[in-house]
Amino acid sequence: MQLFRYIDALGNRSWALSNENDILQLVDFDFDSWLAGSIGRVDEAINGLAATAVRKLTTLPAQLLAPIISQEIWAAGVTYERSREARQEEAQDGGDIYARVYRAERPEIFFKAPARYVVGYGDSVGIRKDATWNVPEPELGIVLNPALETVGFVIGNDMSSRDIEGENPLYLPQAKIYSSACAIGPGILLSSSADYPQATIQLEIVRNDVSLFVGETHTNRIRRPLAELMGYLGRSSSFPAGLIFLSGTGIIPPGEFTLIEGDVVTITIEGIGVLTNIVKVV
Ligand code: DO4
Ligand code: MG
Repeated sequence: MQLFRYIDALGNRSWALSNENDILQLVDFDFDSWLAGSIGRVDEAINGLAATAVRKLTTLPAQLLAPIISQEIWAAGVTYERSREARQEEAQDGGDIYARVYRAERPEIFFKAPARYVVGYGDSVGIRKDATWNVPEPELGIVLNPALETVGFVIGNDMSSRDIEGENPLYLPQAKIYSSACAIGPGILLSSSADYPQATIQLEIVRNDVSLFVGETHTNRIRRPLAELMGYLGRSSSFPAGLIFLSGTGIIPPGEFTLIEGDVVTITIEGIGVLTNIVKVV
């Protein structure tokens, strides 16, 4: 079952639940309250969603929104060998910190975006106007309730300015956190699994109808178990609205590649969906 957020023909924001047979519009659905109410009973909360449906939709509405309300986006870094390697290449000082964090007991975890910086399927994702080297980072997102229990999985794009981070790692917040720096969508695959789904992740970048880059990885290449990341995420922190947690990237385009305005970025995660966004300068 997947949960989508959308704008209907009258401009109203609504939620829909899709399963193999039906697409159901949910009535008066409050995602924040539902997440809070799922603590200790995630399967029951998921199975109870269909009971709040008002009517069947013939198709999923075209205008999808990111399936979040007030959730923050947090992320892990350097969880794949490929990410460690690419960051050491971009770092102006050799990037020993990336080699060390890849091996270290404590993972890299960082704040990625407030909800207002997040775009959904079909919307424009941002590259900074003061950056010269920008890439998408396709990542498996885990949707968590305030008790850090998994309620589902979603596709995420952790947009990144490699020149800014490469100049000095202390610039990471500027390389990562800015308007439209994160895409989440199209919908949430509802699941209470405490492990990553075993799935391929693919990235394609198209410019002027020409495919410029295609890459693929698999969630089995994530170096750290989800429980380990959750153990660190929850230390001395609280997430009253729940959150989306991005598990790191394992696909990075070659060094000479940078996104430009108008590029189309498509991320596919097996069993979860396809997230497409057009790039704009912000
Ligand atoms: O260390 C910087 C960020 C790493 C990251 O975003 C990733 O590995 O996905
Ligand atoms: Mg990332």
